[in-house]
Amino acid sequence: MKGWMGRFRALFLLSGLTLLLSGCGKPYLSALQPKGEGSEMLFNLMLLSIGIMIFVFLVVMVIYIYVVLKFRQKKGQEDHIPKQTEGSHVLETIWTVIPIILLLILAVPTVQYTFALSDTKNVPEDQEDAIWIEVTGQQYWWHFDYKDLNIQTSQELYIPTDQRVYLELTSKDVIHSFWIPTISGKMDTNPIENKNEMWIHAYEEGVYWGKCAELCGPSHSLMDFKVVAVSPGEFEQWVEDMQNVNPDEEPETVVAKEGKELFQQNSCAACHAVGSSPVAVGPNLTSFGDRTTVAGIMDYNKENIVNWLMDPEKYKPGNKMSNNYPALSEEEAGKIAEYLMTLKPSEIGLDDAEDGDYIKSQKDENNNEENTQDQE
Ligand code: HEC
Ligand SMILES: [Cu+2]
Repeated sequence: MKGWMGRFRALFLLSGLTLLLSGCGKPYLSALQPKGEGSEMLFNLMLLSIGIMIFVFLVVMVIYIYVVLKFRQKKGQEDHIPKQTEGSHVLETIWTVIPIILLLILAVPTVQYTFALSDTKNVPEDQEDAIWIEVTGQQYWWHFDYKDLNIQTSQELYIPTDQRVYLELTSKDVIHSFWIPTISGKMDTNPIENKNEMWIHAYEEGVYWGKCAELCGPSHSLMDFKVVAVSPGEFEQWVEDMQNVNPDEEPETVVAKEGKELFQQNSCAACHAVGSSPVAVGPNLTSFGDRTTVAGIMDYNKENIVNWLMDPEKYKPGNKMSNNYPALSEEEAGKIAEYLMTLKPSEIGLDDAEDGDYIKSQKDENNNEENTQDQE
């Protein structure tokens, strides 16, 4: 009875695991589906090392099976001991030299890539005025300062797809680690005068997920950001839009106007800049209406903005906004949300993006739903 179940147990286990693993790897968050120059280099390294492992495994298995078959005890030869070979110089030399060669094959590209990935000195010739962005990590969000362009954003990093973009990484509090698995490797952001540098290069348009990869406090796992990779033309348009923002522009609707006043009355502006500003206590909200998420983690819609404003602690424990501003009623939070959603300097979308575009389209769906509700 035990028979066939027992015999196939390994097979069941294996197919179960395969099924489980096939669920891994979202295209916007997987180092195994590279969409950038850096992540492609790292992926090739993975393939190389797995290839070497499989090669070693196969060779060892073939020799093992051969030896087991050839030297097994045969009938009538119970006392026979085959020729012993310990201390063979030839064999020992061979199995010392082969691993050394394998390690060299692995080490040479690894060391080469490690230096290449953080090489910000040798900017490619056709990229003389490369884009430099100062990235600041802090509990639990990211700030991006395009120094030469005089543009500041938070939570979402816009980059063009045709070039390497150079990053200068720091932290305002503890050590974080900047990681966009689909685009590149990770790099620590250190506090104090200790800047790290790296470059990123996305090949395809899309919205990619970035993560903090260094345990930094209770909301570490919620310290997400998005990379919006757009075509060079769209990027230019985005830069122009962002540079022409007028932060003092009055919102159109009455509700949004009231929201703006509430924003100013409730000390929001003490921590949040609208318009160009140096890195502040809270995210820069100049382009908040263009975000794909609220606080880096929630779907972008009015309900979630209100939820966040009423109780940020619930969504990101230990964040620096909680309890540091006067409590808001739901009505007030709704008005402020209306105002914040009008902060949309740029129309740059990702219509022609493929894999990564899901968030933007989700956002549009949300907005459409709301619009239809408004009309009803
Ligand atoms: C003491 C400083 C501080 C004050 C005051 C403050 N905030 Fe914040 N706010 C933050 C910080 C810090 C974050 C980022 C939290 C995180 O993600 O860890 C944040 C996040 C946000 C976000 C999400 C931003 C994004 O890019 O997704 C919104 C919206 C927001 N705050 C609105 C407000 C409003 C409206 C007020 C006033 C009622 C306000 N904040 C008052 C510090 C503050
Ligand atoms: Cu972190």
